[in-house]
Amino acid sequence: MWNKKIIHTVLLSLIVILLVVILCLLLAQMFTSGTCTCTTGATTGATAGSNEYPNFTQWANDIVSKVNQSLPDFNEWANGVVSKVNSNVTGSLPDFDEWANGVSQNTLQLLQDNTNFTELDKQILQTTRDSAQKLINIVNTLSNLQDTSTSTAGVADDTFLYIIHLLLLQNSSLGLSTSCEHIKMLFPASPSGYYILGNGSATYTAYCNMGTLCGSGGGWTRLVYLDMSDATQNCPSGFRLYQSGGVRACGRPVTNSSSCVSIQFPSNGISYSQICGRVTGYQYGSPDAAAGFVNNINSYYVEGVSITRGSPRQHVWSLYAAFISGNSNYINICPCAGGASPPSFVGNNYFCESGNQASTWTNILYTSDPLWDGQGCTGLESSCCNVPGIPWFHRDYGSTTTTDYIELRVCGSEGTANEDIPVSYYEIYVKQ
Ligand SMILES: [Ca+2]
Ligand SMILES: [Ca+2]
Ligand SMILES: [Ca+2]
Repeated sequence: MWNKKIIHTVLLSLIVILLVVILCLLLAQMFTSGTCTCTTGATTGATAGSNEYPNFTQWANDIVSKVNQSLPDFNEWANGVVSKVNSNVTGSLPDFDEWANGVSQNTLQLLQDNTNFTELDKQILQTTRDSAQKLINIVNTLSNLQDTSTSTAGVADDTFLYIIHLLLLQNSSLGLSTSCEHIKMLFPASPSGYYILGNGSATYTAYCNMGTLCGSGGGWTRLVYLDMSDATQNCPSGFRLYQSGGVRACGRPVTNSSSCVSIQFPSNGISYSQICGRVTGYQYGSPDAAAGFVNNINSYYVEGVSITRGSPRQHVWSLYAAFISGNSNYINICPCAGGASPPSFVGNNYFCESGNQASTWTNILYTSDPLWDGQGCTGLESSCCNVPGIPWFHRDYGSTTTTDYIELRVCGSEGTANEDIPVSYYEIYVKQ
């Protein structure tokens, strides 16, 4: 969780960056033979030799172009931060407020006192001045920010996003990071949160887990996410909503026969060799684990959830559902409980559970025992239900990297009146 000290550091960094930009501009103006000594790498075209002056016009042009291209929504961003703070504040941060206001005012004064600029410099400075004014506004409203407020995280995340943006546009050799791992490499202290990533032409926001997942540290990019406990979330296109006993989950559309419903998630060009994810589902009716006896990754080989990558599909993980948790007289229970074995392409890369602890089943959504969470693993199903690492599954392809998309399917071998395995939660991360 963000605390006051981190916010101070973050905002201090932001202001320092702005000052570096402004300082360079002033140096460029006041000493036309000077060399920009920006420490953040903004020296494109400014590599002065002993008889050579840096090309500040080119450098400045570069900055303007990057500011215009990379931060088209700066006003929107800043207004968003201000309004977030305004709507959540109660406490106070008096010393920081005073300090930051002083810095910002001095910055503005510097800008206002230097009127002898070229048109280009004016343009740059207007951009910078606008940024400084926005900063002042943010600082003013932050003055009342309460330390423990959960809104602090959101505000600081947003500020941090902007810092990343500024740092990156300061260094013309770097585009936006393509992955969380890249951000973690550039800024090892980066916290988990939402970041702006770029995949060449487009930018998008992704959640980064900068901690340890699946026993592997740092820089996981989340490609896949759904949390149906959030009432504002909808099922993916093509999935059917179940609502029962406080559970919201997404399953197959109504059918009288076997089927799979699918959703695909692009990697956005992220090259990865590890996948870490988890899925929570619910049992409806009588899913039969691997007893459909289908040895075809493109079909309903699993009564539950299939996770694959790319085309043709390569198996990542399977999450089987059984109609009861234990009675070895049946073939349609979990493999570890004596049920049918999964096809060979699944290997040991699966979990299996039943949400039904009775000896018979009925056509209901078994809401009291979510599947593949490592909880409620009763009787015979225990060894494929209560396993190390669960609810997380992990695949590590070693030195083999891919940009494959990830696909999640919910499958059943019979109609939806007989069985379904709707999912209520999933998240899947990748990294190298
Ligand atoms: Ca069935
Ligand atoms: Ca169970
Ligand atoms: Ca369970």
